[in-house]
Amino acid sequence: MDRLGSAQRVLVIGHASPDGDAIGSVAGLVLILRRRGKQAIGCIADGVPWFYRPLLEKDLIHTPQILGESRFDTVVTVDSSDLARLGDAQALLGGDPPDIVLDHHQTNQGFGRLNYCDPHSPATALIVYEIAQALGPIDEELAQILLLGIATDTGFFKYGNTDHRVLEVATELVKRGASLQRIASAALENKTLNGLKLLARMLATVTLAADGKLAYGWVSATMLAETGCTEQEAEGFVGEVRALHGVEVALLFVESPPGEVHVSFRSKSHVDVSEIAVELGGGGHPRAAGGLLKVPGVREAIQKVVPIAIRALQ
Ligand SMILES: [Mn+2]
Repeated sequence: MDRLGSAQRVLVIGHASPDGDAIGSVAGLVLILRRRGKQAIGCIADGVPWFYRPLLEKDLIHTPQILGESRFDTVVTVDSSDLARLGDAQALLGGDPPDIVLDHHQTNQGFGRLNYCDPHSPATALIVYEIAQALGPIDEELAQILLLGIATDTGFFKYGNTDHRVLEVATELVKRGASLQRIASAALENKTLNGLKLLARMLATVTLAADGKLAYGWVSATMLAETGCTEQEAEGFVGEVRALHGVEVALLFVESPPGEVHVSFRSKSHVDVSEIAVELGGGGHPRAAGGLLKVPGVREAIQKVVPIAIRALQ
């Protein structure tokens, strides 16, 4: 907090392939700092997905390409467990560690000069909310942005991380003018027809193992090409796999680009999938984690990961 107080020109970076929490945490912190009279700008390697753009002002978050020449006295990263998660935005650090790391991933590597990571916090946006609250009143725009992060990281208040505190903060943000309906509509009701067809292809791959306690499905680079989809459209597919009756661990393999396979891990009640993810060089939370494998294709990724998941279930 003191470190932020002395900062003048602040860069706030979120992770690549941003989710609602990364966007809400970056945009929220930028707004808070600007309202304290500081120059602050947000950066996300892939920019903000089109369906979230109507929820925030245009000039809050830019891509690293646009910010390449800018200079900052303080760099903060949010919602990112390690440097690699920043993607192309890493280049803006010029080889130095970030000054401040704010996060809630249990697997955070403490890669900043100052590190604040609370694995018990359901969203990084909730940590940003606490900073906002300490500094002054929260207006409608900030409330909307923070609720985006909190609502999406709790699966719209239905995951195990939804405790009374989350609901109290959400109530407070709604009182300040945030609209849960706008967030839900942006996040959940903007599917494309191509994306729906990709989902149908993925569902046809779903396979059970470990007496029905493990389920996995995949999206190959060919499937993406044939349906005209990007990897972004497979976001959330793993939830469909986890929804199967009797399944404790769900895996989704997405090959994009060819030669790289992203693996999403989910569990329902007791298996800590972040441990599996860390074993494969990734990270995350006990119930939701991810990792990236450099393998020739989906088949090789399945051969590598499925036996580890089966072992974790035993
Ligand atoms: Mn998060």
